Amino acid sequence: MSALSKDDFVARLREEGEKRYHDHHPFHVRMHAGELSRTQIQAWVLNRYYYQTRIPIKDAIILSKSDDPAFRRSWMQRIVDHDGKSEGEGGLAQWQRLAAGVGLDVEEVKSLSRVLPGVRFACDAYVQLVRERPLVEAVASSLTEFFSPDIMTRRIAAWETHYPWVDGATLAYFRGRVTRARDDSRQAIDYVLAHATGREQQERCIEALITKCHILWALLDAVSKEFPA
Ligand code: PQQ
Repeated sequence: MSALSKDDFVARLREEGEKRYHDHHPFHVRMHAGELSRTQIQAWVLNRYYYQTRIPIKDAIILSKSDDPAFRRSWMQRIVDHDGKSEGEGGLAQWQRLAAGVGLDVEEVKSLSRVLPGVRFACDAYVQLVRERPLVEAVASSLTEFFSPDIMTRRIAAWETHYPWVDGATLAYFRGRVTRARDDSRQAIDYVLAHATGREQQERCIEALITKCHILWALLDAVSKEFPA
């Protein structure tokens, strides 16, 4: 099998990711249509926090796989984005403010004590995938961020319209992610295009992205099964 051209490779990644991305999940469809109850929104925020806590850990594993100081310097920014430079800053702290904004007890959210088993399995599978696969495939698995600026924009509009009881100021996490995700996915695709040059490697990168889509999907399956409409 001959290698795909860069354009064809990007097109395949986009095509395979787009059709499986979690914006098509019934839970997100209902969220955007304003059909979720307060309990369901709260359950999503509480459980998604576990995903947020795993992201800096998986990015630290990615860092540990690279021999290149320039790559590490630039990837390190992702950990800072989530953990902040000091207490109270960064994406995790913003998510905690979101938790307060939807009426949750922040200490309980931070304790992770009510995270559903299925959500844990899904998020832990992302960390495991990154741990087990070569660096280029680990980077490729982050390419779901191609599609996240769009879902963030839709989410902000939907929440402002349909869930006015949520404190709007606490949607800052989503607002900040729109640009960050664009920058992150550009960095990731540049790396993948430069380093996955043979067809086999390209197919394994596509497969890593598909698995990541399944992980995001499984997280929502777990939440919607426990908190049905
Ligand atoms: N994905 C990553 C990653 O794979 O490195 C990091 C993030 C995502 C985030 O920090 C996010 O907030 C995020 N949010 C969504 C979402 O709310 O729909 C999706 C994704 C994604 O597509 O992986 C991420």
